[in-house]
Amino acid sequence: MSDFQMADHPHRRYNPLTREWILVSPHRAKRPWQGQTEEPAVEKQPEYDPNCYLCPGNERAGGKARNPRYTETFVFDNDFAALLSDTPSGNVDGQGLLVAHSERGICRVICFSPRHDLTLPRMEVTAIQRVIDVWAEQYEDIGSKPLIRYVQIFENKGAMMGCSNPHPHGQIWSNEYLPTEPAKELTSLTEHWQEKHSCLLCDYLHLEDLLQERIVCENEHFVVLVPFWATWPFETMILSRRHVGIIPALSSEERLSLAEILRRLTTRYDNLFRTSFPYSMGWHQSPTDGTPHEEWHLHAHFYPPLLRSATVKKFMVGYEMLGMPQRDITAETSADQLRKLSETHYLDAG
Ligand code: H2U
Ligand code: ZN
Repeated sequence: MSDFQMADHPHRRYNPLTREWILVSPHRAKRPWQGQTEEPAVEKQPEYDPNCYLCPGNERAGGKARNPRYTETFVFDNDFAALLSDTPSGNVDGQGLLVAHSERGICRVICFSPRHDLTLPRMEVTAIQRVIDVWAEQYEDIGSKPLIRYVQIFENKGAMMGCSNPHPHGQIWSNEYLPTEPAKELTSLTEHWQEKHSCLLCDYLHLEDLLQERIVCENEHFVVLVPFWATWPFETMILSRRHVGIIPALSSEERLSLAEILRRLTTRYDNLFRTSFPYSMGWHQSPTDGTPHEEWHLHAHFYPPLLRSATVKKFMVGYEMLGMPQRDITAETSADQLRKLSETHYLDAG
């Protein structure tokens, strides 16, 4: 009989979505939880910043455009887009070693609110629902263009994540070819669908429901969990309970549930280290390549960099760059910590 315990012994865990492994070294995290609670950084923003290129009525960087006096959300074409829709097509192939393809696409920016000082956890649920409606509209609008085979909606939050502006906003990058991460997921979801006649993420969610070890919070339509194979210390996934592939397929009741769970998750995140929690998050929706994609299951990934406090982040360096990703604290312990947190924001709790 094996004495192996995931809570105690070094092991590798398999990510069935990407088919990659991560190293877990729980014996290194045995020191008791230090729960360093620094005084929240004074990062109070004004409701309106005359120098912000995303605030209503302001001029954007470069001076080529001015924002309307929007009152809810506002979407515009990225002034410094990474992909352009009129790039000439062409290929380079130097003996299979110097390979390049031209790539066309559309990039947009979404302002979540006219208020410069808000973030998702500080917004009203109905205002977050409006953001979800915009995500749905944008996925449909951009995804319906024959040029576009994949629409990536995401948010970079916090200077630590390279976000240039605290004004609450997200981005959309969409392009002709499936990017690397969704391409890995497509392969796994498709093979599982064909071999098991079921959805990989529905099956996974069923297991997590039974085990109750990694679920952080949930409501009728959505579950937030720390995935078994998480690499970032407080990485989470939002999974829809219903097998749907895209945000536009969500009913208005489900969108309200999603707004609620987004607010609850991001509040827990802020409360963890009593700071406006940085992260990169994004939606994996089915490709827009004209095929049905029954195998696809709508989900969001949250990748936060923080490890131990508002300032101590995890570095993916050294062995992670050269070998494989590694973590000390287990996914179960992280889920436990996130689960124990209040859903009242620390700034409201006094
Ligand atoms: P970050 O929040 O991740 O820094 O992204 C902001 C995006 O906004 C970035 O892609 C765009 C940048 O190109 N942007 C504009 O389109 N117009 C501006 O006036 C400034 C920033
Ligand atoms: Zn602003």
